[in-house]
This record gives sequence, C-alpha cells and structure tokens, in this order.
Amino acid sequence: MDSKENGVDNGAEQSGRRGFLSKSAALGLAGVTLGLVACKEEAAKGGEAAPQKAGASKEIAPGQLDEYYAFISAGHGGEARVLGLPSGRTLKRIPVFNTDCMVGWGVTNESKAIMGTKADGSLKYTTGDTHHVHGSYKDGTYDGRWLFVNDKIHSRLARIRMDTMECDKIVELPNVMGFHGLFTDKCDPVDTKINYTTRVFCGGEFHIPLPNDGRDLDDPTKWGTLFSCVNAETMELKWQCRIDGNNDLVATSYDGKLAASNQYNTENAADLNGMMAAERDACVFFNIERIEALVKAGKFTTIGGSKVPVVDGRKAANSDPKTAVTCYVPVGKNPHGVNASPDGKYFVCSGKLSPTATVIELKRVLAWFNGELKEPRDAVVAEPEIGLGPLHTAFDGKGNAYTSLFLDSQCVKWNVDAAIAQFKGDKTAKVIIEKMDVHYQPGHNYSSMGETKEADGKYLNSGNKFSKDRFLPVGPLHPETEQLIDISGSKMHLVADHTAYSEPHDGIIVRRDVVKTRQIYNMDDFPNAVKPENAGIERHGNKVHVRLMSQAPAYSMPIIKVKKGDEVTLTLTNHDKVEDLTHGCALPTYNINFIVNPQETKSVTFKADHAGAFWLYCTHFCHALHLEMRSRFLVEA
Ligand code: K7E
Ligand code: CUA
Ligand code: CA
Repeated sequence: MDSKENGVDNGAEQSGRRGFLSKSAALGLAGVTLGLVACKEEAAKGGEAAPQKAGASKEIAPGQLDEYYAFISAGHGGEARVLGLPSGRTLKRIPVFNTDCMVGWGVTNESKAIMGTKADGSLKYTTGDTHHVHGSYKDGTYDGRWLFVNDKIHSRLARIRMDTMECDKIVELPNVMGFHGLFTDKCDPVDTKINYTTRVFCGGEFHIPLPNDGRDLDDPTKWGTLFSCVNAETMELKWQCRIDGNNDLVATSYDGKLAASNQYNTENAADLNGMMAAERDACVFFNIERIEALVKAGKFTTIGGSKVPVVDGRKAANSDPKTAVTCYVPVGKNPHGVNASPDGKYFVCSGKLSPTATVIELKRVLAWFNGELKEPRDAVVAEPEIGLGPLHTAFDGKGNAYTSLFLDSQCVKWNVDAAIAQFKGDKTAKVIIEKMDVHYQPGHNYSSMGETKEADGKYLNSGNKFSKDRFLPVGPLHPETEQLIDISGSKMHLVADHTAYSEPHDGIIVRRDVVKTRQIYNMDDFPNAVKPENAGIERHGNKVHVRLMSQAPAYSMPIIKVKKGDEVTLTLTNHDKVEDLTHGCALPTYNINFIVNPQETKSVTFKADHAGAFWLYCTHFCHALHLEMRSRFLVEA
C-alpha cells in the first residue's frame, strides 16, 4: 500500500501541495494580504509532527451507528445536510431554498406554500445560499426541536423540524440584503423561566437604501443595515435594529441578555478599499431587554411598506450607555466570526485581516450598559496573536479555543485563560498550545456540542474551502473537505477526510441522544388527507380533484381520466404504516415527481394541457412489485 492509498500523507508530498496552495492564495488575495499585519507567533508546525493515524479506532463498522449527528449548511446549494459522525456518512439532504425532485420540494403544493409563490402560483425564488445552521436550545443545550438556517441571497430564514428533518417555515426579512449571521437565543433576557429559544437573530450584511425602492441609488452614504429578531415559534418578525456599519456573524449569550455581530465594515464603505480603511472594526452588542422596551413604548419607526418596528441602534442615538441599545466594541481589522464560549463568559471575535482573536467579557459589556465601564474597548480582556487569517472559533469545554486560520491553512488550539493572563502582562503565559495543518484553507470549524454548555471536547470539524488533491479529480471543480479532528487527547489528530460538495460553511455537531425522530407521520396532521370515504375524482367545471391513496404495491385507482384543459389537483395519501415504506408519484411529461412517506399526504396542481395516456408510476422502491405500481392517467382530447 503506498502512502496515498492508506490515507496518510507523506511529508514531502504534503509540503509540496501546501507550497502551491499558499502561492495561489497569496495571488488571489493580493489586495487583502497587503493589509495583513505580520504574525509574530512562531509556533511549530504541529500538524506534520502530530500522529496522523488512519483512524482505525474511530471507524464505524458496518451496522454500527455514529455517536453524533452533524447538521451542516450546503452553501449556495441552498439545502441543509445531515451527516453521521465520526463516519462522515451522509444521512440526509434537506431541501430548503433549493428545489429537489427526489422529495418533490418545490413541486408539491405544500412545499410551494412554505417556499413562497408568485401570483401565478410559480415559485418566487428557486435559489438559495445557506451559511449557518443552529439549533433551538433549552437550559443552555440543544432541545432537539428545531434547526434554523439562513438564505443569504434572498434574506430568508428557514426552520427545520428535527423530528422529521424537513423544513416547515420560511420567512423573508424586509429591508435586509445579505442576511448572513444567524443565532437562536438561549433564554429570555427578562423572564428566566423562559430558559429556551423563543427568538432568532439575523444579521444583515449589505447596506441598501431604506426602503430599497429606487431612492438614493447614487448615494451609498444614505444606505443602512438592520439586525432582525424573528419569533422562533410563529416565524414572524418581532423587531429590527438599525446600526452603523454592518453585521456579519451572530452570537448570543447564555443569559439571553446579549446578542452580538462582528462588523468588518464599520467604515460604512461601498468598495473594497474603503472597507479596509480602518485599523480596527467592531463587534456590536445588542441589549435585547432595552430594544424590546423601546418597541413596547412605541419608540420606533417603520420602513417603507413594512410594519416591523425598527429601533435606532446607530451610535449617534446611543451615546449614553445607560439608555443605549447598542455597544460597539472595537476589535481587530475586518473581523470574521464571533463565537460564544461554553462557560457563558466570553465572545471571541477573529481578526481575519489582523492575526488576532479578541476575547470580550460579557460581564463587562453589561457593565458598560450600566455606565460602569469607561470605554467599550475596556470589555476586551485578551487579544492574542494566533496566526494568519483567523476566522471562526470553536471550544472544547475545557478552556481551550480552536480557531481556523484561513491563510495559514491551520487550526490553532489556544487557551483562553492564558490569553487573558498574557493580556494582563504575564509574559510567561503559554497561549498557543498547538497548530495543526488542515487541507486546505479552513472556513468554519465547529466542535461536538461546542455551542452548548455540554461542550464535550471530543471532535472538531474543519470545513476547508479547498481540497486540491486530497481526492480523485472530478473536473475543474473539486469537492471541498470536511476534516474531522479528534481533540479529546492532549494532541489533536486527524481522524478522517470527508468530501463536501460545494460548499461547506457552518454546522453543528449534536449528540445522537438529543435527536428524536418520528417513525411515521400522523395522518390527522394533514387536513387534506385522502381516506376511503373521500377517495376518487370530483369535478367542478374544469377543476378536477383527484384523491388518490397508496398502499404497496398499488394506487387506489388503476385508471384516472381527465379532459384536456382541466386544472387538476392530485392529492395522494400514503396509507402504509410501516416505517420507511415510502412511495413516489411521477407523471411523465407533466414534470411531476414527489414522494409520500407513511401516513403522509402531498398534493400537486397542474393544467392537463396535452392529451394522451400517461403512466403515473411509483418512483420510490417500495415492494417486489414496485415496477408494477402504476396507474393509467388518461387525458382526453
Ligand atoms: Cu462561510 Cu459563516 Cu458565511 Cu465564515 S461564513 S467561512
Ligand atoms: Cu410504491 Cu414503489
Ligand atoms: Ca473594515
């Protein structure tokens, strides 16, 4: 077996690849690297020295189940994905903002109603760009109820039920463009009995005219960005807060009092050079209790046709800390990423164009809001130099942070307490514990249960933006890599490379016992369920309702007859009760294909605009007589 075959890189080959990579990165990012401050940290290249076992101890043998679920975004594929970890097996792809003909997402009436339609019934959008997936919380950890995921393109928030792992609601944010960062709250800021998620915070990244109706096109200085709060239960907008600068990622505190977003464009600039002008940018904190008090007191405006209350969080309106709703804490240049430590004490903001991570103590931010801290910057308790191009930070629950270094193609493990001691002047503090090479150019990383109080320090996933030659080539576009790193011991070690089809951003790793899925649906949850008493064909003028049932290996009607020109609604209820006994329903030349799971009902509406005989058939293998499961759909001329 050569070195490549057993998945272990030899050093020479690896350094060759890395050399090529760093050269291409420097070229591609010429403008950006100019802005980089040299990193003084001369940490050893821990990764090459670290033992890279082939992962035998982590192998999930056939028939064995994984320890964790990973719920990840699929970037501009528009869906969410479910993996088993540590195996990296893809368990499910959940269509959200994309269309998917396997399940019929974007095909059925039910999915179209969730996705949103135009007046003619066609889909309003068929594209999406998911970046962030976060779960709902109870008592500081996942409650297994919901996942939330953003669409950056059309500024939509979607909710996924974790029991069925299907999207059940989507809302479009008004007066926002480039909805990027997203995080659920973990507690109510006032009522501590509400120790579970009731809000979802959404950061708007791009400045736009407010409202965006053709005004101010030539004057970007008048444009603005909003931070939005959505009711997690109803998925309706609660309020928005207008800010100076922009929002990027979002984090929330465990006590529910604070949410924050890192800002790389405090300059309010409209071009690249302008956005890199300032030496420092900021992390903007939102005082949730005060914002909601203003809304309650009617101290808000609205924008354009939107009725959503908009509170003013700009600096000019918030100079007095005791009444301010926002606090802008200066951090390193053009930061990317803000993450909450599992002990509830700190947010960490990475520098991106500064080789630093900024540690902000939440207690001090609250002190600033009480008028007890002189400057917002005084909330910073550490700012270690950790490497080039720091982006996102994960935690192990043992006091260590793991930050992805995009330009260095590394993951750096550092100690938060040591960083704080160093910031206070302790020159002996050993902040950097280990640097490990990842392949290559990591974006997000995330650890097992790392965004909860139950962070267990077992696994870290590094979502790498380039795989280069880690995998067989598949044409000009390569798959990306998800690298699973065992962080349970004193040294990190690489457990596995998983491919990720373009392109991975954020995700969460959830203990499997948290997730409780349904075995079958409940027929009564579908008001349009077809039962023996209403099955058949009903006609009102040229509107025809075909009510069909499935039970392996047959549909309830062998012949379905309609007339050319009819508007046909076909509703199908699956009467099979056995777990996983799903049927499909495809209608050739009519562009219809969807599935119905056990006890589930779906419907489609279409115009029977061409005559002929069409075999309506089952697409999902269900029975020995699956191929025979078909009915004649006859359209009379
Ligand atoms: Cu990919 Cu979270 Cu959109 Cu960073 S963001 S990588
Ligand atoms: Cu029913 Cu295949
Ligand atoms: Ca900037």
